Amino acid sequence: MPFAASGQSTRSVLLEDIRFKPAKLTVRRGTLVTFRWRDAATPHNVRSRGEPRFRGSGDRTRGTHEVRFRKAGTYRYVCTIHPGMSGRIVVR
Ligand SMILES: [Cu+2]
Repeated sequence: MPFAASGQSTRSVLLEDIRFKPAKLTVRRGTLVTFRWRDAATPHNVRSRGEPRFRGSGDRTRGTHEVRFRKAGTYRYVCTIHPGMSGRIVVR
């Protein structure tokens, strides 16, 4: 996915094969991150853990969840349904 040289950009995290892909994503402030459900038969969620926090999602098997990250920091999150399914977004 291209990374814009200027202005706001958009990135994706897939929920696929009971993992977040990529598990670590580094973005600039202002980036819109779209979580995309890809495991049709397996529900997942996105839940913020620790600080700083972001708005999470409910349990679902399809669709998307968008979060715009405006402040720098390391945002950790999990899927509470699947132990070990975790990720982080580093905002610079
Ligand atoms: Cu899950």
